[in-house]
Amino acid sequence: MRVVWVLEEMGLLYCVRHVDMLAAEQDPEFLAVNPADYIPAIQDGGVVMVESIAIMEYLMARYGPTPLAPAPHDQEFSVYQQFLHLGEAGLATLMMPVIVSRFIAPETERENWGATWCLQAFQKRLKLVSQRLASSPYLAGKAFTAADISVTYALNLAKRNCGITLGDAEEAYLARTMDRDAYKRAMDRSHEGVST
Ligand SMILES: N[C@@H](CCC(=O)N[C@@H](CS)C(=O)NCC(=O)O)C(=O)O
Repeated sequence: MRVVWVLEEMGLLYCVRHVDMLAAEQDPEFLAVNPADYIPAIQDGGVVMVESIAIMEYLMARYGPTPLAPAPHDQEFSVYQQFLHLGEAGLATLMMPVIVSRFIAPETERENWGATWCLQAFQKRLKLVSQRLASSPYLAGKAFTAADISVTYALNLAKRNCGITLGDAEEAYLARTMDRDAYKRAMDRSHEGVST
């Protein structure tokens, strides 16, 4: 979703190739792209990449400039970088042990110390987002950037799948970021052809 959202914000042409991560059978065509077997991955001419934040940075640098990515000499660059990476490395990653414990682990292993620790660590790190949103409409300042794409994804993941309750400021922020036309188009493209 992060990658498709960046593509839509930048108006780039692309095709979505769905991969069913829960399928019993492996997908040899996808394994040829990412032998580690996780999404997202992109192919762009001869470039093959994994890791959502790295892919976003690649697209913005390769096909920019774009207002999604402040330049290094801009005042907001450091805070932009921090939240761009916090969204995945500091927040969303912590939700994966919670999700697999809740939905995939055997019944007896659902309540486990590691997943509980991850939930608590997420709540602590969320304070960085809350504190920032108390004084700024977007994470890098007045303008929407890729840091918002990164963190919006993480907050939604935590709220929808891990039982995290967000505060009023975070909810209002999500309403703002998800009201963008590019977000709505990205949602439609991400779900095209996927039966629910
Ligand atoms: N750090 C990676 C995390 C990617 C990730 O967790 N992907 C999940 C789906 S959202 C996945 O494919 N999981 C399947 C697996 O790891 O086997 C990124 O940001 O791209």
